[in-house]
Amino acid sequence: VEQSKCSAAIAAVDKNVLPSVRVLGIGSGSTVVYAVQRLVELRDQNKLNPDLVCVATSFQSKQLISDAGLRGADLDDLPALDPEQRSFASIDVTIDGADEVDSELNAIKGGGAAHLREKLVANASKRLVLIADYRKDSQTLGEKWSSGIPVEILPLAWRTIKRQIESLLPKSYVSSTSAVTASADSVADAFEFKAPRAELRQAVRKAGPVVTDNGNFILDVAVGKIYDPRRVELLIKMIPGVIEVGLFSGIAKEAWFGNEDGTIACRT
Ligand code: DER
Repeated sequence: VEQSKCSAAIAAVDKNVLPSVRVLGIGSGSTVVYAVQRLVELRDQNKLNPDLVCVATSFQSKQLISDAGLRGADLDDLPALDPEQRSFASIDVTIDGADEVDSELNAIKGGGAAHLREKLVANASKRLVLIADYRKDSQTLGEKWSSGIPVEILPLAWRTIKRQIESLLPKSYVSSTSAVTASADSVADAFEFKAPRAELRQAVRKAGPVVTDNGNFILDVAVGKIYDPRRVELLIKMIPGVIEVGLFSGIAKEAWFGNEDGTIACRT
């Protein structure tokens, strides 16, 4: 698995981090570690833009950047790349891992509890490039990743938010004003289960729940297969107290997978 992560990371960096790239988003997790290692190799070969700055997506990501001797930059200190085109993007490309990627490049992210800042950075990027091992490569989200959709929430109301998420119905739809339950014939099921199950993510080497870099909790929301990622994302996001949903619908432009046989696959 590690070799497949490494191969995907190298291929993605070599294809996307050209000397023209001046602002690079660095994701979080274990796969992106190989991407940073590749950046160091390219820098030592003078193949990177000498003015390259890297934008972190978590404390871990910030540590990776500084340990690699790469220059860091805060997202909010960066100017828009093309202000005359009214584009707010300030990052040329972001390279990040994923928990699962479907055939349309929608992704589940947040296995490392980093998806809030990851989505901020991805959204401010011209291109999001995902890197993953073969275990993450699916047709439909929910096929392989069984831990549920990571949802960052406000700790003070976690039980109430959990209850409301578990009351969502597969045929719920998002209207202009609020998430309502549509009549059976109006929308297809957005997800597989009859109702979601939301579990508060417990820490392993700390008593009690995981607390994110932003001081919030994570609910892992199991819905089975996700037939309409965008609708599921919006349904959950609209619940008061939900801060960010680990569904990246229609954001990624490219995904690189290391295959079990050592080959590499790129989906665009
Ligand atoms: O938290 C995240 O979204 C991470 O990108 C993560 O889920 C991917 O982690 P991995 O590269 O360790 O599989």
